[in-house]
Amino acid sequence: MGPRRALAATAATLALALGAAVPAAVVSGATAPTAHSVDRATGTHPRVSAHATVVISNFMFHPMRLVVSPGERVVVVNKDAVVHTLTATTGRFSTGDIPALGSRAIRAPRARGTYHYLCAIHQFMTGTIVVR
Ligand SMILES: [Cu+2]
Repeated sequence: MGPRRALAATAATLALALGAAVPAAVVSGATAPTAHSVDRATGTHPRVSAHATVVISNFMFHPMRLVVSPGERVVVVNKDAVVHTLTATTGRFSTGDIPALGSRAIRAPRARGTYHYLCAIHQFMTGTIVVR
């Protein structure tokens, strides 16, 4: 196997790994089933009460990229033993201080787009909310 062929094989392996990772992120993030989630079988959609969740643990946001609907409620759960925030880099939205083992909710912006955020206390903690 020449170097070119080896490179192609590596790319294919990487694509497989990424393909497997993306659905997992979606399941754990924006569309995690709750008692209020959309019933896809009947098409009913009590969408107003649905919400997305971001979990903070070990000084990281999970998922790091969350896709939500315009104005969707986002619950931010802090599983660490220290205070964190989820604050848009523009200041457009913020949970304010989320106590250790506490949670706070925010509304996603109504305007579609990509919003970067960080923890105002530990600014190396970053993530993204995509509204679409
Ligand atoms: Cu923090």
